[in-house]
Amino acid sequence: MARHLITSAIPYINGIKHLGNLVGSQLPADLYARYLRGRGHEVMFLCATDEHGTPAELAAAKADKPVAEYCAEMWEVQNKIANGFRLSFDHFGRSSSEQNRKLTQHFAARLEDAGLIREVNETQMYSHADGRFLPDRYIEGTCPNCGFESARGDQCDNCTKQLDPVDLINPRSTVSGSTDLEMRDTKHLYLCQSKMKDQLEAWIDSKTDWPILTTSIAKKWLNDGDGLQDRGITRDLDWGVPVKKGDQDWPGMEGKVFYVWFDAPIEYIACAQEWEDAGKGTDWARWWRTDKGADDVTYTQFMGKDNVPFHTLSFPCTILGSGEPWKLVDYIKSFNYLNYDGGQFSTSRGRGVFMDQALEILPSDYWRWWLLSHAPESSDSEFTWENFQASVNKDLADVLGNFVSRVTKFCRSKFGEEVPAGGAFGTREEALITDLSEKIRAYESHMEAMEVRKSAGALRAIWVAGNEYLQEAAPWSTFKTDPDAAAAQIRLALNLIRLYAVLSAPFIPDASAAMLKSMKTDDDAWPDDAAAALNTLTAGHAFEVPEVLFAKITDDQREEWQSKFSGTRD
Ligand code: B3M
Ligand code: ZN
Repeated sequence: MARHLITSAIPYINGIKHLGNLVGSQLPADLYARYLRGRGHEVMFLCATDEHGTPAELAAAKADKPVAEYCAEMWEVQNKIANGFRLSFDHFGRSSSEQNRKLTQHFAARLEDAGLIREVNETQMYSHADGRFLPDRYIEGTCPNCGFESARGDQCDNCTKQLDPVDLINPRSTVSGSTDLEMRDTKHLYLCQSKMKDQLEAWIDSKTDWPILTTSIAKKWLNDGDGLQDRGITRDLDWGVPVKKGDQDWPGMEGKVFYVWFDAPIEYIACAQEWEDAGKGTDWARWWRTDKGADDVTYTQFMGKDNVPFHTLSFPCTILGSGEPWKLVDYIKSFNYLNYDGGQFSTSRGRGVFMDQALEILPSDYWRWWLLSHAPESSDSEFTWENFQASVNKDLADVLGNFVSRVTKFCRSKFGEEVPAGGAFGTREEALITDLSEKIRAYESHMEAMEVRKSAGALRAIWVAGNEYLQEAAPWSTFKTDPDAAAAQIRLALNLIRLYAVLSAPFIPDASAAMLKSMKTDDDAWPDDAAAALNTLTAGHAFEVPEVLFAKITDDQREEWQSKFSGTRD
């Protein structure tokens, strides 16, 4: 049994996330966490809301609420939706927590002591129309690197270059659209990432097993142009972690807060403290401090590709630069983008299907299955309603759901609602068991490699093997001539339902629970030995025919949803 720390990128607090956000971090992280728990490992799976920065301030202003109140309410909303999608966080924290405030100020002090922070007098965009400094995302303009016209002040979405607002060509306020911007003097703290470049590069070079998507982005920013740049880690905002050196004031930094991207990853650690303080467990440091037991922890992060620079460079710089024995990430699984029906999902434009809307029309398993089996791993992928309908109807309804329904109903009608006695497994059954053993090992190895699509494919192949067996064995025919042989076939098939429940739980946890319930067992032991696993439910064990596991999506429904979600949400 190993110990696994898993974090998902923490979603911004301002609004409900769309399905593209979900499949890029939280959902695959949940898949992996559930799989590892299923294999008996000790797992700490953490996520939180990312509550600081201008987006939160502006969203609160728009909602006409104090920002703290807005964040508290939106945390409740996001938490409820996360539960709706069965995201099995050990804790869903908040980056605005007391724990994160203290820890962020602590890291700043350590970095300052290590000579990794410098003060910079700079000029920054002040918007007369908006009456405020306009940091990062609230300035748009042309990217100096690639010429993209809607680059944000913190990053270009086109070429992923991390930017400073003053770098933009033809800048404008995205709050008011005003171009009446003025450069004003202000003083900020910079994290000297450039001093850490060699150490960071050696660390990244040692990660030979990382996905190319992750390392290529990291290497690009380590070596492009003038190399790794120092980053401003403070902002002229009201809402955020006040700039302090531990618990001491930081002269000249009064009224300023840390940049949201400085404190957000630190929340991964603070979240474990919140977990402990919420009484959910003890000894958070066992997960995060290598001097307190975390040296045998494997730490995996999940995120969309736009978050990779911050996790491969900025956050490791904070961790390494502190000189303290914090746990560094072992593996970064990153994702491309999911597009929506011929375009992009967009939060700001309300385009696509949002998490709350998805749950209003179908149970979470339908979404989990489609999203994970089409995860944008090697390239961007696209959600279309046709593809969604086809996958759900075929994989979930025809293959898995139909198997469960046929087997249980046939048994009830011929043998009653208990596992039938009699007969023995023959060559066809032995062949199936051998085949399943191989397929289960393949599934495990894809899951362990976090190859999400391949894992889904391997699971589907396991479902298909059962269907093919049933089709060939045809117990409904066998029964007429050899009821004992039919009993053995159905005994195997009922055991397959339990096996499917266990193997499928990381993807479709509700359907898995329903399958176990219908088999009247809570034995969810992993099938290390397929033969033994398929003899778990013995003759006389009671079961019941479950409700329909997956209803097919009709053409009418598909068309209705297609048009309902074709515009933008308000
Ligand atoms: N909130 C960005 C995002 O959701 C940001 C991630 C922070 S991870 C520490 O894409
Ligand atoms: Zn660019």
